[in-house]
Amino acid sequence: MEKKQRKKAEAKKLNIREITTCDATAQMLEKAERDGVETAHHRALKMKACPIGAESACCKHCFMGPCRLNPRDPYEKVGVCGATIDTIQSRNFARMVAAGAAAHTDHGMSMLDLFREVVKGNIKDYTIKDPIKLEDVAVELGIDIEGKAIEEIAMDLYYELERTYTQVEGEIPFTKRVPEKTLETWRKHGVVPRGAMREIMELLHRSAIGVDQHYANITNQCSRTALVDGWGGSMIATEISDILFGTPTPVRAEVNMGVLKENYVNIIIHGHEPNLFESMMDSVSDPSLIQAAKDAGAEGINLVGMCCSGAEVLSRHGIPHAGNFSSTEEIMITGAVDAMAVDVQCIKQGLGQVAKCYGTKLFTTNPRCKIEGVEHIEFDHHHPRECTDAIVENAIVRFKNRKLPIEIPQIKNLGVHGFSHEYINYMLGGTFRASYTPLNDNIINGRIRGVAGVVGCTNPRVKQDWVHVELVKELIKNDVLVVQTGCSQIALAKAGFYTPESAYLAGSGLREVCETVGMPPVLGLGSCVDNSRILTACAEMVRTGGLGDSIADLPVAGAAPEWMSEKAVTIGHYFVASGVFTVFGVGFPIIKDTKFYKHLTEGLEELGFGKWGFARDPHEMAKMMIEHIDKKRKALGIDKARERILFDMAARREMEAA
Ligand code: NFS
Repeated sequence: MEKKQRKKAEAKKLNIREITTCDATAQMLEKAERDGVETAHHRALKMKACPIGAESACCKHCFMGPCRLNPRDPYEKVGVCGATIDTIQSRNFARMVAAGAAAHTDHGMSMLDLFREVVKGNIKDYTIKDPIKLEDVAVELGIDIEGKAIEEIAMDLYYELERTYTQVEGEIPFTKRVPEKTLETWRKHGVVPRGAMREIMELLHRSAIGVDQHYANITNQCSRTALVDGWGGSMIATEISDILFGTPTPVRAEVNMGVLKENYVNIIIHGHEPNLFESMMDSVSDPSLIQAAKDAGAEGINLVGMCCSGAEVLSRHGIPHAGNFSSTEEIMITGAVDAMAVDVQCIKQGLGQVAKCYGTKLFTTNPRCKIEGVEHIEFDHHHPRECTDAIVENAIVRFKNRKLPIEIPQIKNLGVHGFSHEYINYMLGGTFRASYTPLNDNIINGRIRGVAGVVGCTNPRVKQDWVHVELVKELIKNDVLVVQTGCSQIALAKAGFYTPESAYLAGSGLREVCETVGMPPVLGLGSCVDNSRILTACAEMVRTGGLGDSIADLPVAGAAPEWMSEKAVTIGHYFVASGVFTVFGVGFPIIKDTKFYKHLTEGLEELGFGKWGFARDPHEMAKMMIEHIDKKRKALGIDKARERILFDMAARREMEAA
């Protein structure tokens, strides 16, 4: 009996080295254990994932159920309405795609609201920082800019982009960016998005009880809805944020918990929408607030980011980044965080409890996201400083009243971030021949085998950062150039991959390119909505020539190795619908070998789209992605070039040996 109890107690104890490869997070988890504080890692240990839900064998779309099918024998029975396992799984998948698309498009809408008000002169705290990009995007979308003032062009652009949301018939504006053959495939299957509101509404309708009961037809509307995110809401969020706050160019910056400073008032912004962060940057440089901090005994105010908010300003302004999704509770265990302000998305309710334990002032700021028991200071973009100044003032008070001992993990990783899709032009092409031609040439001649997007969340169900890092290591070793966003970018940055010197970890071809240009083999593009930069880069690669006529022809692949969010599923599906093979780690709510599974992993590719793949092990994931890249190289007839390069290397080695 005693033994049993002991075993049970041990099972509830964190095995920290199995939970994370992030040393700073590990150090804070040890402290959490000493302090008796609970985090998502503890809760994940206590909460066994529901095995029926984990395989999507449960339907609760009406109250004749909820119906549970048998995941071991999925065709053994059907729901009360007669829904088969394929209907149930595809409807559950559809609801995730709809929610994820809604999140990104609503974020994009907020940026568009802000843009409109700035252009109309109703908001003075922000201005258009990148008028060149404004003109470029306007021209791309067919807006006549001749002889027009910037404000006029901006207003025309606003009305054009608003169609992405409100249009009921036709094609969303950014389809102009889609390679012709990819667009042809979309038109053939009726998945060109009309407008975000319409597509999300229709998907929710079709996935309700008694409507669409053919998994392939449901998947089709999933594609249309996911595409309105990738080429709509997310793309708008990225482009408008660049226009308002500046387009990223490479910048050196530090990541990891060591960016906190013991003698400073530490403020963290965590969430997704850059306007909160931009205003906070103004607040923390306000001389009167800096003076107030000094009067309280601090050396100054230290502003750092987390999650996607952080990844965005890391890319755009080089603001230090303290960690990814699986470290947001842990960072408060340092005792050094005086205030954390959150807006929307990826904000754990558990933050409230940890903040209480350490006296950190936690604030929600967006009317869309309030947390029971957490103070709300509303952020109104017409008067942004009212909110951000108040947060700074609260942080200063907390600094003054610090009582608990502080323990900041002394780990910081310096790296280069901020590779926008525009910058790739200059990086490889130089200022005088800015283009994607050198990238395409290096892919054609085989130095670069292909390009992989490795993105997405971290998830306490798998060892934090480990899957991201192992996968990327394997890819670059095999000459695959990696582009990243969000929490995945931070995982690799913490592991030291964002320095040009890390090129030594790459295969000989990729290393040669990196060393010539002075770039890391892993390029960080920003936040999760900035995955749209990867789509734009893919379109640019097709347009530049030599790598096929559609995105589906490119030797590229995508992965979300530690995903957890519905948004990740939508991102995965817009990459698949755009033509990219996309592999998800952790596990996926699907049952292997059902018709729906085969449709996602094989059927979609036969229709001219990309396809899904699933694997938990990073080496297995890398193998799947590299095999796909090689398959595409072969189809393009450029596989021989690479063999020659390999032969050259072997020959060179032989010569050296002789
Ligand atoms: Ni994207 Fe995942 Fe969240 Fe950002 Fe991080 S968890 S889906 S990477 S912060 S959105």
